[in-house]
Amino acid sequence: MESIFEFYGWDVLKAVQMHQGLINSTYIINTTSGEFVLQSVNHTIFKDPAAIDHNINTIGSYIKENHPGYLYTYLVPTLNGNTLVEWEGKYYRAFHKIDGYALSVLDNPIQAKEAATQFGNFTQILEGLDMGKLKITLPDFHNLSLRFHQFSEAIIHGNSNRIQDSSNAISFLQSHKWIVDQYVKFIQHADVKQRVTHHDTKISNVLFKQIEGIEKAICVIDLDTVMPGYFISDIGDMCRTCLCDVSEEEGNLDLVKVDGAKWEAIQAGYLSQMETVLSNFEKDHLFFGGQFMIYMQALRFLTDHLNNDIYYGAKKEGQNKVRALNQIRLLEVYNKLK
Ligand code: GN1
Ligand code: MG
Repeated sequence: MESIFEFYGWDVLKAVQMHQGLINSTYIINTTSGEFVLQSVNHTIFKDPAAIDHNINTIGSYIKENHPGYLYTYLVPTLNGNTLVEWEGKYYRAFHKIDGYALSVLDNPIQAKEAATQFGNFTQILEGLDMGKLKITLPDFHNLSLRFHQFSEAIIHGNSNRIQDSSNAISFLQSHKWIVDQYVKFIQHADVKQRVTHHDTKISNVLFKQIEGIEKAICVIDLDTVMPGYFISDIGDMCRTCLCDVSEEEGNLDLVKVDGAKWEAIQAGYLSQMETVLSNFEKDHLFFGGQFMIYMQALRFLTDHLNNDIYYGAKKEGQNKVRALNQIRLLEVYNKLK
């Protein structure tokens, strides 16, 4: 890592790896000139790290000009003025560390409203940005038809023992293919628009801070997948990660429950920013957003399990199956909210 520090001209006091996120590696770097977040971008998944760099900088310039007071994760330039470093086949970038904390589960609806307000605000302030200026950092990332296709391939060509052991989960996901059909109808509708979409609005991707004794959501982080998309991705991943007291890693399915008050709070927070931006047809699909994202995540985890964990990896045998079963239960209980 020393070579990377040299690119930035950092005099490093302490470097600690953080264990958050399933894709990139993240380090907190304490230097004599301040605290930074250094990340190595997972190049196997993000084939074009320069596209991410381009998007973060393009959005940053727009924000600097149009919303200068907005708290944004601007990239830190190296001594040469680059915001992306390629070193020994890996890609690195850095941010100033923002004073705040991330949560992996929420205690109350106020936090859910706060988070949803921040994510809604992010899309809303970027309404005027020409989306043609943004690159696609992960093609077809939230294309549910493709995700279903990949799942259908995995149940034929995947690990045969795992396919056998997962028959209940497979049947469940097949029997919910109507979510794919509804998604296709949704995106084809004339009143549905693509906007600047975060695409990874899990609750740990918003920072909180105590301000005068009140817990506020202050900043949206992890902008790797910001690109044109549909709002159901963003409201959906909030539903997926805010409504339940336990995370996607929880294996005890009895603990997977959803809190209706938090759902109301997400809706209120998101609409406080997006009410005048969304069409009526889109607003009729707030709840569908949750079904879409929970179902997609269940498909993705189970597909990966059947494909021997090639995408997410697994720290424990069967980890992606545990996650898939968790998301399936979450979808079941979520569906009962309406
Ligand atoms: C991945 O690594 P992280 O936490 O940013 C994934 C998301 C999933 C999430 C599930 C690029 O996000 O889509 O929702 O794991 N990101 C990518 O925890 O696949
Ligand atoms: Mg992410």
